[in-house]
Amino acid sequence: MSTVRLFIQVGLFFITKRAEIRLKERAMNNNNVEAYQHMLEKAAQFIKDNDDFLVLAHLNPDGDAIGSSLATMHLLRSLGKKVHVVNEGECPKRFSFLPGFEEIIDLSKISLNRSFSAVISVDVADEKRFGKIGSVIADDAQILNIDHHPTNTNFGVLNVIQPTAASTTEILFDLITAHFSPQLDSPTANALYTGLLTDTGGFRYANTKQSVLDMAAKLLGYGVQPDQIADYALETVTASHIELLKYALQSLSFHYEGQVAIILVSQEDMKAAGASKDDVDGISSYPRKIEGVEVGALFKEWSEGEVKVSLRSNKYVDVALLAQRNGGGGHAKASGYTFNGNLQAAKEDLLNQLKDIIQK
Ligand SMILES: [Mn+2]
Repeated sequence: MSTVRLFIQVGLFFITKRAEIRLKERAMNNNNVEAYQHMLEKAAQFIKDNDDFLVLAHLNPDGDAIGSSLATMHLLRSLGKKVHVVNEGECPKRFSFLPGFEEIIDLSKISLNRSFSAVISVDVADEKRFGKIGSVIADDAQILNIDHHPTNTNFGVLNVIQPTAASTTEILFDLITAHFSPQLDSPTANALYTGLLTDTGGFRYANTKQSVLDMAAKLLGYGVQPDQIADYALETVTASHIELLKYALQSLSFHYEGQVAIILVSQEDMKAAGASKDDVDGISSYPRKIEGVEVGALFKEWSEGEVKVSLRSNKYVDVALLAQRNGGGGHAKASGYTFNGNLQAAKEDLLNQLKDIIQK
């Protein structure tokens, strides 16, 4: 065989192999799309088949948790269904501009004295994040679990988990446009948009894909005012938030040649600043903004001996894995877990874990 023929044959072999791989990838993608659409269909059927729902999101709800809960509530109402939206604890007030916000029931203050057998859980990665809500879920309840966290534990009878979705409201938008498009109205659109805006950090994070901006554009057609929502959900801060930041920044420390930045918030800081738990929101985003920082961490002393750790990363550290290892969860670039102990112990523990992860 001449060298030229051999060369051509080897070349052809690799070209065919690459084409095969590409076809396989495309088939896998098609399968994923089909599987997703199939799950949306099942979710729609679950909604049609039931009449009396409990809708819940995770403890310490964020914009996506609240937006998803309210969008689901509006959808169910417009279908003529009964719905209770519950949360354990107060919801951050900056989302009170959303229609229906005042209807969210705080289970730490109000007891419902009943249980529910049709449950829709939105933006919750793990049942542990239900908190006290577990007490109003019937033993034989059917849970529809809609979420975008890659760490989701599939606790529902139906699990619509789409980790490529930027927010849980993106999945709800897909569900509504595919199966309930007449029900998409202004209150629903505002709730969906809020989840999308907050979980993409105002359309700045890496999860801001074409589908995100397509969805945002479509929602503007339903009366969403992007400047107003950005103002309420992202821009406006309370005076006590800034006051707390003054205290918190004094604890800022750098490690591993500036690749790790840490901020501590103690109960004392909170008291001195007159801050509520709401006021801590947003502080976790500061350490990561600093040039050269790969991992930014915020340690909040939530109660005596209980520290909430928020992790943010920039390029190569998967903080979802790190959080999972510590009993928490989240996304590759934003996650969290709870540490039992004091602030200093929590900080040292994380720094130890980062020893092998931070690249020299
Ligand atoms: Mn989310």
